[in-house]
Amino acid sequence: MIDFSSYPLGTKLYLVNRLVQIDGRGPAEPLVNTRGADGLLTTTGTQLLRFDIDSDPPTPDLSRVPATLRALPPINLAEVVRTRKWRFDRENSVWTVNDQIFEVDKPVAFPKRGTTEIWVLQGSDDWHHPVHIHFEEGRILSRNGKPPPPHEAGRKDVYVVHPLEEVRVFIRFRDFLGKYMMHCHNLVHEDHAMMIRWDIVP
Ligand SMILES: [Cu+2]
Repeated sequence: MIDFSSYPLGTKLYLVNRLVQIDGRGPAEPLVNTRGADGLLTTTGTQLLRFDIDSDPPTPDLSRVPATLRALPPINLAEVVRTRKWRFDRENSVWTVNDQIFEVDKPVAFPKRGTTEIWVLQGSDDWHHPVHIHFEEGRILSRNGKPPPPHEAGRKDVYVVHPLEEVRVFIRFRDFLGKYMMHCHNLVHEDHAMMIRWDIVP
């Protein structure tokens, strides 16, 4: 939800990208986030999307984010039937999960429908791996042994794994059988071939 009510009609607002990236090593942040003596950014970045504030709503918008959000499903460790470890690494110029590259016809885990597991995501090199576990939401139990910060304490399906870090994820396989993926969301890593197939079985 974006509240545009403080902008006068006729305003044009731009969503911009200030994190220019020119190679695979990461954003060239100092090039574009330089601030002048007045503390303001000296560059505007690349314009991606424009919002035109062109009219008021036909009736006043009274919607508000409620003071209390819906409660999260409880984490019950007594449900956990299995713990699996996944190590994200770089070997022989490819990106691996548990020393393997992706093979679509070779599922490597078979959690049972209706069960709960802990998946331990380990970063073993000097890269960040945003790990996307398809289909099911999970909850971070700990990041290097410490509880997650508030912004990571809710429902998630992508888990950032920092270098040499261990992230423990509580995940339920609730509803459907089938073939699913887990992959690094750095697409260069995913394509070379940091991805696994896992199947939910009866
Ligand atoms: Cu990665």
